Amino acid sequence: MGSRKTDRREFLKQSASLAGAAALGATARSASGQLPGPEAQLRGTEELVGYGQRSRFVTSKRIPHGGRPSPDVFGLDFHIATPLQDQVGLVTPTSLHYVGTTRGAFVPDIDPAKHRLMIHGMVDNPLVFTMEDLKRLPSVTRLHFIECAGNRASRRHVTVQETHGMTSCAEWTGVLLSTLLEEAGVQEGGDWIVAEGVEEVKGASSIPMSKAMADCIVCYGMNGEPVRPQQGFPLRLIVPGGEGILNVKWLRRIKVVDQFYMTYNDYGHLRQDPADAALSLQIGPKSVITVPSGGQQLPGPGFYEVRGLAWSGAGRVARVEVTTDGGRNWFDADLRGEPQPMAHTAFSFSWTWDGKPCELQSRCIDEIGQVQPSRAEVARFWGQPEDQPPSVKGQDNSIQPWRIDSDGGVHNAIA
Ligand SMILES: Nc1nc2c(c(=O)[nH]1)N[C@H]1C(S)=C(S)[C@@H](COP(=O)(O)O)O[C@H]1N2
Ligand SMILES: [Mo]
Repeated sequence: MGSRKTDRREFLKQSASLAGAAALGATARSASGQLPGPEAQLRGTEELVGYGQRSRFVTSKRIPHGGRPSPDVFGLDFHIATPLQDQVGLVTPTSLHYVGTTRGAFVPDIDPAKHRLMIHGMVDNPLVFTMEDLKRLPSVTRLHFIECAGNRASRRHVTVQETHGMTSCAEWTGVLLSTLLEEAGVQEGGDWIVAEGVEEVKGASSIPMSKAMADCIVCYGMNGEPVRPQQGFPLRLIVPGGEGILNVKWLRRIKVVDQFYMTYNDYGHLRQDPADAALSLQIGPKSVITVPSGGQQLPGPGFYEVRGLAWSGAGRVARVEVTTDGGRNWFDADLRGEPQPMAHTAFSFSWTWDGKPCELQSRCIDEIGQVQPSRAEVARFWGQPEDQPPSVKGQDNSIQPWRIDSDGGVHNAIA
């Protein structure tokens, strides 16, 4: 530990020295030793005053995911991945939150004044809420991640946006579903709910009543403003730690039922094989190093802060471990802030690269003691022959390896 601190001091000293500044080029400091002033100013406009925008020098973007164009020729969106490699901190900027659609859909353009949420089925008092009704009820604000079951890494992927970009974390605000269900009065035997959105394919999912009552949120707020249309405006369900597809967007109906319903979603998306069907409900412990990650380039040996995100569908992240030698030695990473249940947790690890080829990995250990598995462990779990490169059946929460070559290039090291 002591030596790492020395490496960091050394690095800071070098960066701050005039010799270092000269290496940065003439624009960094003029001959007189003055710091540069702004090259230009941003003129105030009504748009910028009303709703700001990021610097033109910041160009990080989402990309279509899974080989399907978004938008397609009809203007439909499919899967869109978030640029995790550029993210600072643990909240995904709303404009960069990943987008998942089960069948591709035009994003519904809903007038909130006309929107209604109905709760019916096996309840004593069927209810219909306007948005105004919902906003008068007691609310909660919580950080939660969402992750699509399509968030699967393959060896063909280059960047962390491709391997892991179908997950994001936001601060969600709304009414606990339990508040609404208690008001409706769930009848004996009402053990499941079916939640449904407004589009043609309805995006309907079956959710166990125990989960619905535990912590699901009917959300109208996201990162301090109304939920965005791509995320379900004006209303969406958040099912903390549940597979992405359960987080029904453009929510209009919740029916209390007595069993799991084979909806279009459930039929077309979730697994029907009893051997792995249950794996579709909760996201396993997972983490990924975002800096340095695939496609990046280390400028040279020396000090680096390795950074990444960790999460688990079962609760809080308890620990994150990092290895820089391909899994021989593991060290505790530092967690940023207090980990929140079913939320991304940012971690970091101080590291000095000696310039030799190496392999970085991270693994998440959650509060119930689950440990993120390697790809080989997952393959073994599914009884895959040892002589094949390990592939992942079911959800992919396997450890992501990044290889660093002696030229500083960072590459996906999945076998
Ligand atoms: N109504 C509706 N809800 C939906 C979907 C959909 O197509 N329609 N897609 C689901 C899927 S597959 C995922 S992964 C998440 C994605 O949420 P996000 O787009 O806010 O990231 O929403 C879920 N909710
Ligand atoms: Mo999804």
